[in-house]
Amino acid sequence: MNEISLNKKICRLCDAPSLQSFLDLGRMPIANAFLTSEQLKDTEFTFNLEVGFCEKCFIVQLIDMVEPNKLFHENYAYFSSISSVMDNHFADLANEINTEIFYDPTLSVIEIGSNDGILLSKLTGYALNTIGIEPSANVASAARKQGLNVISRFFDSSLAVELSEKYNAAQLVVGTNVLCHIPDLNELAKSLNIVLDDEGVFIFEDPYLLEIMHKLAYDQIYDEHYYYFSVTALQVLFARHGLRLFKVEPISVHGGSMRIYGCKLSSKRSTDESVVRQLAIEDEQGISNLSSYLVFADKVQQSRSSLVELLHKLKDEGKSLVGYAASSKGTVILNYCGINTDILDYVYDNTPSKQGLYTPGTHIPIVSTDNFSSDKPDYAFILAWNHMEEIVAKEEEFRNQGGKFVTHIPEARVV
Ligand code: DWN
Ligand code: SAH
Repeated sequence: MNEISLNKKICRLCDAPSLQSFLDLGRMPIANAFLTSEQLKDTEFTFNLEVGFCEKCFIVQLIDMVEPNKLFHENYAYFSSISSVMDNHFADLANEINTEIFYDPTLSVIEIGSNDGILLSKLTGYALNTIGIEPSANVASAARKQGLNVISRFFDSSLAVELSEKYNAAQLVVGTNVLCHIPDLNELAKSLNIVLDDEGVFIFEDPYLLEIMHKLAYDQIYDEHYYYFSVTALQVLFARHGLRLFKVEPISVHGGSMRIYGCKLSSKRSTDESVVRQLAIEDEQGISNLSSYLVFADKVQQSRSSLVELLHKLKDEGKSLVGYAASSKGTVILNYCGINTDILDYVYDNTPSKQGLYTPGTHIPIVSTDNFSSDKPDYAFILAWNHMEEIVAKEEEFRNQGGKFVTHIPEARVV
């Protein structure tokens, strides 16, 4: 069984019968299940992409979920090092960790979801005994080729016990864009308690729910993202396990994320005013009210209509249209909006292993960004709007020769 359908009213984190569905994006293939030409004739696995809000513990979660081992495996499509902006971002994070978090060189450092080593490689420069945990074997192997210490398993309580037996306690557990990928966050919190030193810190960065709602970024919703976090909901979750958020920091990457810093309840670290401030902002924005999510869902449908209208208008004018970036988010946009080869000729992408494959569900050929400007498409729809600045800067030639980009965030428009 790959698709686990919950009792639709029961919250996966607090077990209360308080889960309210607010948005149904329909049947969806796995976001990163890019297809070979031979696979195009096969029936693709799909699941129902529906999101709910728990009125008791305030967490936003997928209602049906696909098992993690169907998503994270030996052929995982996403390599974090595809973006130079992200590389700089992780260099800054590693530097901050070194100056503000580390306190004992003999204690270990654990990165959950270390992928191809983009952050781990920077942390090892500062700390001994730095361990990456990465279940997707192909990206883990890319990290090991750089000499990094990576365990290719899911981070769970049994691995936490093994780590605590083999290594000194952790002064830091860090995970970027991975917390929302872990279905059982109660077990995750228990595992943090197992590996962390009494004064140890955990840091997580994930897409931020308020940004998703403000930007109408419904494309952040897909199989790998089981949860969409507010500080309000995370605080409730961690408090249940004797853990405390002591600082939060909004960051710009991936279209607007939140970095959270936490520790054990008993830690000497004081709680920064940023936590109280963010909780007040969330309260003011109605993060605890179902009505806010219903408004968001309505706007998502309007967003789809205006994007489809814009792309059809350009097509009817005889323009050539392509997609730029075969991202996970792209799979959601293309399937939800019914955009296929009738509209987009190709999707350009800089990840070598995605080139030559086809987009899940919509079967658009993925080709190398090397030929993007020389192919001279009229319009390129950006399917990784979070990397817009980086993409626009590197594709100057395309714009110089009259090409135009299209985005749907926060509304469908030519840029
Ligand atoms: O949370 C997740 C984030 C961190 O990464 C994962 N669940 C999966 C993945 O999401 P995504 O696929 O939506 O990631 P990105 O980083 O928004 O998409 C990157 C895609 O864009 C890659 O396929 C590479 C491509 N790209 C490109 O072709 N040229 C990216 C850049 C920056 C470029 O210049
Ligand atoms: N940290 C990287 C990668 C994010 S993609 C970045 O910010 O760019 C999410 C990664 O988490 C994938 O590489 C996936 O294989 C990994 N992952 C998913 N579930 C995990 C788990 N339970 N434990 C550790 N890693 C996990």
